[in-house]
Amino acid sequence: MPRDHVPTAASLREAVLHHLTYAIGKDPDHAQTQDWRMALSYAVRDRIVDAWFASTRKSYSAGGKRVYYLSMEFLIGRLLQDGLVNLRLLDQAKEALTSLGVAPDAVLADEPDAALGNGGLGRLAACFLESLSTLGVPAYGYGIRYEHGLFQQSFLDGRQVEHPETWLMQPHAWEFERPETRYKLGFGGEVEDLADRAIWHPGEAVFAAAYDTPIVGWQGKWANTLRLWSAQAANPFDLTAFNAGDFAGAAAPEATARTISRVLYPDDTTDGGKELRLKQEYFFTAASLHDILRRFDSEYNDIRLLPKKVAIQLNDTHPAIAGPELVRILHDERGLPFDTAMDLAQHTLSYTNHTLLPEALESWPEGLFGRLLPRHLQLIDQIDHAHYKAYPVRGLSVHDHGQVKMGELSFIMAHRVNGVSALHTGLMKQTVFERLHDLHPERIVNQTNGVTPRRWLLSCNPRLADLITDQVGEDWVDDLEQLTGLEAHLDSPAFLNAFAAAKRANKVDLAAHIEAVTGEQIDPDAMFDVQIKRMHEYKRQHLNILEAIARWQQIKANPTAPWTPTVKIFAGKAAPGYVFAKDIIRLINDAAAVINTDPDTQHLLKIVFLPNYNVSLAEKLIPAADLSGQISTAGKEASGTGNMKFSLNGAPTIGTLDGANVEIRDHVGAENFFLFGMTAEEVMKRRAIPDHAAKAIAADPILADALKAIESGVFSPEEPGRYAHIVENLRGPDYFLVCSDFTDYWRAHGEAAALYLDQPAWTRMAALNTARSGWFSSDRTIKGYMTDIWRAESLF
Ligand code: F58
Repeated sequence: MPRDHVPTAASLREAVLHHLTYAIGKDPDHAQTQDWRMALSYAVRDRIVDAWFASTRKSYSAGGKRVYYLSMEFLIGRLLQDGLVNLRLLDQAKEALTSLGVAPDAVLADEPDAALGNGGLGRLAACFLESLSTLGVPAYGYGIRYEHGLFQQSFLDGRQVEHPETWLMQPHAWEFERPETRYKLGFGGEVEDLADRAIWHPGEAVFAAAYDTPIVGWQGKWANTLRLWSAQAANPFDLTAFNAGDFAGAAAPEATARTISRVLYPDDTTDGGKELRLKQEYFFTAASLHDILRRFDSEYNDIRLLPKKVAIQLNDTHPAIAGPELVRILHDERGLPFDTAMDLAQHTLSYTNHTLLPEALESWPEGLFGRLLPRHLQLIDQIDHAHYKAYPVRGLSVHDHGQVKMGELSFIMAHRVNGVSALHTGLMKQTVFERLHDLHPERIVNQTNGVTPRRWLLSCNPRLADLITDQVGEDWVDDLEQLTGLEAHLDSPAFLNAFAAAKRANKVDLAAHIEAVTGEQIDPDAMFDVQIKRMHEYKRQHLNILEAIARWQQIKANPTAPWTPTVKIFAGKAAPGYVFAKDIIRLINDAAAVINTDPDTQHLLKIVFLPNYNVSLAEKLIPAADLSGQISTAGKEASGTGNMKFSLNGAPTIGTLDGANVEIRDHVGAENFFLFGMTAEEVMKRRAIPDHAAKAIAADPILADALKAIESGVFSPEEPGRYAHIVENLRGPDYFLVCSDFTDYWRAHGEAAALYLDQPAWTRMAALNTARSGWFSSDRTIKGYMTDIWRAESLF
């Protein structure tokens, strides 16, 4: 392909035809959508590779620090449009395809989502990689190349059904296999004690094989590497078994090893699952450390330089084994004194916490841990001992009461520990890490999450992006605070009309999509109230559906009141083992079936649950939302990042003072945010009142009626008791205080709905949300990590 610097549609067309012929082996007359998609991907990839090589060369010649982001999850979604947008080739590509008689949107939509993550934690990792490249910071993401990403979701009679995800069965152009980069990793076996150290002789081995995906930043100025590990058998094929006719047995070593990188875990509720999960964690962490040290050794011959040249970020506790593994390599294998090994590891590692939920804080039974990683268990005891010697406080052990606690391990082995919003970081200091924080008051820092504006505005919302560029120029794309420039236009009716028109066009597109997927017709002029995220009790999708049910009842009771036509839109997956969350999905679908067909109300209220929530669906929903539902029980949502995407795209929040909602409200202004609910402090006090739910229900007949409708089988006439347990839970413990927050949610929702009827005022509020969301760029977050945690620099 010609190496022109500003490719035209014509040169891109030529490149596409070249790849279609010589890489795909098809002539244009017979090419299918997938063939065009691959041909275009190769044409784009060529250009990304040029940037990638240049970045790698510059990183080596600069000799600076590299950042390594270790994460079990990278929820990257599609990469073709992302690459085109960042290289500023989207228009040319569309023109080129159109000139070839090919529909560009179908080509872009043909790419399978790389769903290598569950939710926010994985998507954050993907945003961070893009920002690191945009900022010109030498960095690698390290993770697992799952054969099956997060399951695909469909509904059968309203119930969630899970299907295996098979992204790798369709071709894609983004990864480069690196057969020369393989590491042998062990599990189990024996530990041989020497006088001052030990040697681990694993009983089982697998190979980790590298696959690299370049991640290009804005304007193609820099590209970093996402290196994902795939598991391969150390002895792939048992010929003796095969020759004896045992064909299944012959393939067993390969199958067992490959299991490690076969599936992304949505949860770890089974014992078998637990062991595999720990294996996955060690597998990718150890492979990544080997790789990091190999690169380090190729440039430096003094291991004491490690913290100066290498920053390793642990994304949650999933890679926490990096602490003992690094100590093992430095001490057992390289012969450094234990204390030196500890010190080097601590100064190299840092850890991000993403949750305070006790059930989500990882811990492993010592039996399992010692069986898989016997030397690491010994080293953890040594780490505990060293920490106790320095800080003789009881009860802070990593290895305690038969459990290995990964949060404590990560904290002790890191020089910095960060939370992901101001509120969450504060709560970390008061709760999970209270005592460790007392001992190490400088260690916990806050880095409020952010999102990449390239994907979450420029690419997903071109109508709004163009309008913004018309008003403030295009520098906002990598300097998002420039959005404040929009405030100067807020008194211009022309600007507000254009803002409203962009939103409406996005809503029309979404309505068409919803009709195509679900058959449901919705009115694009209704208020789109959107809650999209993993299904979890703390996120309170059940509070949202209760409000919808109550609204339906109230509309029926007062049909002439000035109701705002509203569409409640949900999307989200429940972990397959999380029965309560799955029941909430079913309740929402059952309620939708009744309410959407009620002739008295269907012009005023509809409920839509879109199946199979993923990054690509989020890219459709967020630009079309009017109202962003961020309604978790205060103190439970560490940050949220969807909340930022909505606000950036001009959807005000209805939300609690939780996670980054607090900071969003501070930035956009309290008057542009529909606040409701108890604070984290009030939640704790309220929960202590034994009959808090009963009191809340007794005080609010609207809530009481909604609960009664569910309980009496209005939405499940063929099985009236179907949701009895949900209502019982709400009347009974109601740990997440749905009932106690309902009345205020109802009020706030009513206020939002009333304001929506005043369209100019609404649009102004929406535009203010966009104008004041610049701080939520992941570029800002990464700069914070660079100065406060990594001490890394941009090579621009
Ligand atoms: C999320 N965690 C937090 N975990 O819930 C969210 O508040 C925050 O904004 C985000 O991280 C980024 O900091 C999250 O997504 C998971 O997906 C778990 C991973 C391990 C298995 C269970 C789900």
